[in-house]
Amino acid sequence: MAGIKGIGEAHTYDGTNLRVGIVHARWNTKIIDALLQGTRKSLKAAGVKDENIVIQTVPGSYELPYAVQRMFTASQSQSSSGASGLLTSATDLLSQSTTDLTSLPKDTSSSAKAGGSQAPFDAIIAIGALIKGSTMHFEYISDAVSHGLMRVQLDTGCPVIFGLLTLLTEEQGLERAGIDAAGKGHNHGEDWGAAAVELGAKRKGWS
Ligand code: DLZ
Repeated sequence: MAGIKGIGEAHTYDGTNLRVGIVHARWNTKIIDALLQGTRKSLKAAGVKDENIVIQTVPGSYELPYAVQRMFTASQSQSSSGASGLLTSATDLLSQSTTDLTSLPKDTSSSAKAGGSQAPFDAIIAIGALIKGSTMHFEYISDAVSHGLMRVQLDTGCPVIFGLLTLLTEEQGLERAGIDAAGKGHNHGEDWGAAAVELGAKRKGWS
C-alpha cells in the first residue's frame, strides 16, 4: 500500500524564464553529487536553461546561508549595474560539482557577450548533507543552517529551497540521494529542483 508521505499531486511549472542558483557544500561528496544531478535534472525538465543555472560551492553546510545571501545580493547588484562576470552561468560547469567563487570561468552566455545584465535569481537551492557524529556538532549546525536559510529567504524575498539533509546515518543519505544499494531510495534533489521552479514562477506573480 502506498504511504501517505510526500508532496501530493504533482504540478508542473514553466521554468523557461527562470534563473536559478544552486549552492552546495562539498562535505559528503558522493551524496552531494547525486543530489546535484537530481536537482539539475528536474530544473532542466521544467525548462530552465543551462545558462540560467548558476552553481557555486562552499566547503561545508555551515557556509550555506552566507553563500546564498551573497549570491542573491550579487545577482541583484549585477542586474541593476548591468555588470557581469562574478556569477557565471552553469553552461561550462555541467559535469563539475567542485567549483567555487574563485575558479569560475568568465561568463560566456550571450547576454554577457552583448554586455547586457542578467536577472537576479528567481530562486536559490541550498544543498548540504550533515551526518550525525559523536558530538553535538550536528545539532548546532543543523539548527543554525536551517534558521539561517529561512532568514535569508525572508530577508531577501528570494525563495531559498531547503536542500539540507540532516542524517543520522550515511545510509539515510544514500537513500535520499537515490543511490542506496537496495535501490529503494528517491533522489530528493529532483524535488528541490521542482520546488525552485514552482516558487520562482509563483514569486513572479506575487511581486
Ligand atoms: C566540520 C564538519 C563536519 C564534522 N561534518 C560535516 C558534515 O557532515 N556535513 C557538512 O556539510 N559539513 C560538515 N562539516 C563542515 C562544516 O559545515 C563547516 O564547513 C566547517 O565547520 C567550517 O565552518
